Amino acid sequence: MAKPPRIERVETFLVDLPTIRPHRLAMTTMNAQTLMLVRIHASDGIVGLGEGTTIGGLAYGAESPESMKLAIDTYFTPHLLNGDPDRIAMLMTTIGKAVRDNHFAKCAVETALLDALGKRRGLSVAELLGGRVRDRLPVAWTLASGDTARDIAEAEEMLSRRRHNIFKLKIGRNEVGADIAHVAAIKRALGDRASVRVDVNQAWSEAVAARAIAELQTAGVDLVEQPIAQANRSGMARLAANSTMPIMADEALYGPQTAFDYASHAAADVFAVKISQSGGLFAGGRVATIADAAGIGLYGGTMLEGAIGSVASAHLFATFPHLEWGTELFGPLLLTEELLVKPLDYAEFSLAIPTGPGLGIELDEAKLNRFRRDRDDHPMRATSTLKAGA
Ligand code: MUC
Ligand code: MG
Repeated sequence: MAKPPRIERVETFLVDLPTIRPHRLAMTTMNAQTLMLVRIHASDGIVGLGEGTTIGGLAYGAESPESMKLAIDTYFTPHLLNGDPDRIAMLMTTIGKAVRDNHFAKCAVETALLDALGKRRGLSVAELLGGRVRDRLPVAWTLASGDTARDIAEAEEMLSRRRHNIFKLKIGRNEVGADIAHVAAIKRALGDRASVRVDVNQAWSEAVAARAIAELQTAGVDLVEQPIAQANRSGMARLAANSTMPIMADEALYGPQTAFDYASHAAADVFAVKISQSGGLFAGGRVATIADAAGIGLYGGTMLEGAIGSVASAHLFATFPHLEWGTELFGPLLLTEELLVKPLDYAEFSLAIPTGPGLGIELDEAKLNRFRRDRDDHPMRATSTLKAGA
C-alpha cells in the first residue's frame, strides 16, 4: 500500500481588499475586507485552501484576521505538521483539545483540509459532506450604504440584472424611528418584487425590539435577524413567542452547543448557519441538524468571506435537506477585486455550487499577490489604514 501523504507546510497570510462601497453595519463601517488565507501543503504536492474573515477587525467578535493567523502559526501548526492530511476528524479533534474557541481559525484550517482531501480523491467538498441536494443556492444582497435612495437604486439594479431579489437591510445604528422609516421606504419601492429582511446586529433592547418588530411587520418585512444581545436568550424567546414575524438568531449561534441551547428554549424561529462562527463545516452541519430536529428554519449566513470561505459555505449549504430562507453568500461581490481565475456563477438570483474537486475554485495568484499585506507596494497602503510594514 502506498505511504499516506504528510503535511509538510502550513502557510498563512493576510490579503486586504477594498469594498465596492462603504458597508455600514450597527457596529462598524467597512471600507475594506481582510482575508486570512491558509494553504496546507502536503508531501504529494496537493495544496488545500482555507479562509478566515470577520467584519471590522474586532468589532464583530473575539477573532480578527490577525489573531487567526497568529493562532494558526503558533498553536495549530505544530499539531498539523507531519500529520496525515486525510484524517481531518482526527486532526481537528487534536486541535480542539489544544485550542479553545478560535472557531474562525478552526474553520479556515478545516476548509483547507477538506479542499485538499477533495482534490486528492477527485470529489467536491459537497460530495465529501454527503452529496448535494441542490446545484444552486438563492443569494440575498445586503443593502448597507447608509442612504435610503442609494439603497433603493442598488436594489433596482440587482433586480434588473436578476442577480438578487432578497434584500437584507442593516439597521440598528440610527434612532429606531429613522431606521423603520428607512426600511419601510425601501419595501414600498420594491413591493412584491423582493423579500425585505432586516439585521439589527444586537443593537436593540428587548422593549424597543418588541415595538419595532410589530412596525416592521406592518411595513412588509419578512424576517428580523438578531434584534437583541446574543446573551439575552430568554428575551429572544419572548420576542419569538409574542410575534408572528420570524425571528432569526445569528451572533447567538457559536456552534452546536449554543444551537441546542437556543433550540431547546425556542429562542429563534430561524438559524443563520455560519461555518466560521460554528467552528467549521462539520460543526455548521451539526447546527443545521439541531435546527431540523427542532423544526427551526435555516438560512445560510456569511461573515462576508471572499471566494474561498463563501464557496466552502456553499458546499455545506448544498447538502442541507431544508434551506427555507436561502443564503447570503454575496461576500465576493462586495470586493472590488476578482480573486478567481474563473469567477463564480451568480445568475438568476442564485449562485452555482462549483462541481470540481475540493472547493472547485482556482485563485488568480498574480491578483492575490498584489493585495497581500506583506507587500511594500500594496495598492491600499497609501490611502488606507494599512500601516507601513504591518
Ligand atoms: C451578519 O451579521 O449577518 C452578513 C451580511 C452582511 O452584510 O453582514 C454579515 C454579517
Ligand atoms: Mg447577522
